[in-house]
Amino acid sequence: MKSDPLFLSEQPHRRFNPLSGEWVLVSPQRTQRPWLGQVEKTVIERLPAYDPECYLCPGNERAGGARNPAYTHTYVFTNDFSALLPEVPATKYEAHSLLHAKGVPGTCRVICFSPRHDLTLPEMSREEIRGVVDAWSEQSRELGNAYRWVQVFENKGTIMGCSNPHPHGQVWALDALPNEAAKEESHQRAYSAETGRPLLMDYLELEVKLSERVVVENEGWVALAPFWAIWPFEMLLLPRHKVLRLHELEDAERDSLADLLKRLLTRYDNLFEASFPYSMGWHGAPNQEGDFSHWQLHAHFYPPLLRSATVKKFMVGYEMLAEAQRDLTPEQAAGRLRQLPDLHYHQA
Ligand code: H2U
Ligand code: ZN
Repeated sequence: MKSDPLFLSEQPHRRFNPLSGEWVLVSPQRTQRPWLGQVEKTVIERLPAYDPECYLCPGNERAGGARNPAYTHTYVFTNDFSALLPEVPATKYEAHSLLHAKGVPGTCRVICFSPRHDLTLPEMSREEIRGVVDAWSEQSRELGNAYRWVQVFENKGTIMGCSNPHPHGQVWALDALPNEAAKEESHQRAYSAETGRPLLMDYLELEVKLSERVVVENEGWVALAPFWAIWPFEMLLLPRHKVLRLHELEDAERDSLADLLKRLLTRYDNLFEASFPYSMGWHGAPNQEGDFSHWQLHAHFYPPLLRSATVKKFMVGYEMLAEAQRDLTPEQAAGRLRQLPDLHYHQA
């Protein structure tokens, strides 16, 4: 196919995701009409700084009877309803090659980002966000000693099924490579074997040169709308220097990550002047013996919103049965996010 500059912005096409090996259908002709700019603004209910009913607030009792300490910064505890349990034997069930299963040990933790019930990451200070980066790193280090995969993530907003507005994330660690990790492992490994370079280092170099999908950047990090993004305002966060795992981030890179998160998440909130929901998480090299130099640490942000604070993109029908599809191109999404101010609308 000829390289036509208008092709990617005007005609239906499929884009390849080299990290997952999957394709996404892009239909830019459906957004040819100019942006109408009209968005419903949601009424913002202000939350209290402390909620006596919240199971994450300092000093409160959780389900099951445990009580949170009067924590003042971040606070990590083992999930009272963990999906994974540490003492599980690696028992195998093999009734047939078509019917097999394996026991998997693991653990789940909850990370409270702040004692304040009413804050979210973009409204926390850079120092406070840096505290969250350190908590993520500590979990990555500690659980990485015991488990092959440590999934650090945040589910934000009721639209994502998050049960509590108190700012928090989770960590699930297990002794196996989950599907998304396994796909990224094999594609990064194959790319490096072929080219001698880490896939995401090459990708970042290309994107920085082209710059049309870059949204925010600083000395340590770049946030961009990946060429193959599925979600309307999906972002990929990449460090400029080679780093395999969260806990291997140096001091300065942690500070610049806090700055990048503050600026990206402020733009997210400013987009529809509402607390912007998403699922985000970190992917780094698995914790096991061997050469993992083909990896590069990165974070994915998958926000479900499309046109306003209330209009969600559904992954149904064609997406469930065939492949992901989007209308708005990643270049358009990046352009819209880039134009937004660095100042949070609550402070404006
Ligand atoms: P969400 O981030 O999806 O809202 O989940 C919060 C987690 O908090 C959820 O995994 C846990 C739930 O199991 N939880 C506790 O560990 N203790 C509690 O008292 C309530 C919720
Ligand atoms: Zn709370």
